[in-house]
Amino acid sequence: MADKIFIGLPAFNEEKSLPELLSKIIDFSNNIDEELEVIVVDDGSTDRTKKIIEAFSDSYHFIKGLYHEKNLGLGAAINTIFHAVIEKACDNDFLVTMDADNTHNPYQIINMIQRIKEENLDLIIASRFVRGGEERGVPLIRRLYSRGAKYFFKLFFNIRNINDYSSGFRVYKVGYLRRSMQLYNNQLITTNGFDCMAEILAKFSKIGIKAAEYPLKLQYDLKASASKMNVFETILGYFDLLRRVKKPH
Ligand SMILES: Nc1nc2c(ncn2[C@@H]2O[C@H](COP(=O)(O)OP(=O)(O)O)[C@@H](O)[C@H]2O)c(=O)[nH]1
Ligand SMILES: [Mg+2]
Repeated sequence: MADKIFIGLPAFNEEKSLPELLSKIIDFSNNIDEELEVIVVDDGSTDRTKKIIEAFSDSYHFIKGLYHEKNLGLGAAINTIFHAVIEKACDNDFLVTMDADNTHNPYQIINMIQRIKEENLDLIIASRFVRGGEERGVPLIRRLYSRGAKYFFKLFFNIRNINDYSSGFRVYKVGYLRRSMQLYNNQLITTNGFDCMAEILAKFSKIGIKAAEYPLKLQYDLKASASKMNVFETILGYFDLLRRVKKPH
């Protein structure tokens, strides 16, 4: 049987973006041979996000909703996605995580999966920092931040071939995710904020990983909702990783 693709979407107050993104994903599902399952985590949204997820999951059997009663943060949502997928997926399946703000293009997944298979990788990251990568409509402060993050993580938590440590658009091989979760005693993600994306990679850097990047076309100009990222808090979180991330024994 062909490997299955899971798409995990952390969503907090994304009523403006989710319908369009899910429509693109439905169209994408008609263009692939693999079986697809979409897991949308509503993280205690106060807008119509939950209603939208329920409407889509009623109509499409492969779209499922998981609901946090209260807003727990991006790290908690990614953690929920990881655990749900590890529980039901096979080692050869793939987990794609994407932002739910409609700035990531699901059609890029096809090529990312092809690369991960061809090169037998554990992880592929859609990156602004490889040839062909681009970011449309990203504010200056955010461009500076993601570049700063790159130098910080290359210095302290280097992963060969990886430059974009804050990109949320990634494909993980489920077998690798399962092993790393076990090695870290289920504590792969210990922060609830946006720094979780980098924490995951910092931990992978300690246990070794075969990873690559794929050019990200970040369509930030399509973003209908305000960004929920607090740059200052996230940077503080990065410094905390220096103290907290160790090689597991
Ligand atoms: N579960 C959860 N997801 C969040 C939270 N804040 C943001 N997100 C999601 O995380 C992703 C990234 O947030 P976004 O605002 O797009 O950040 P930006 O694109 O980096 O400016 C989006 O899918 C958001 O819906 C949160 O508190 N909880
Ligand atoms: Mg985003």
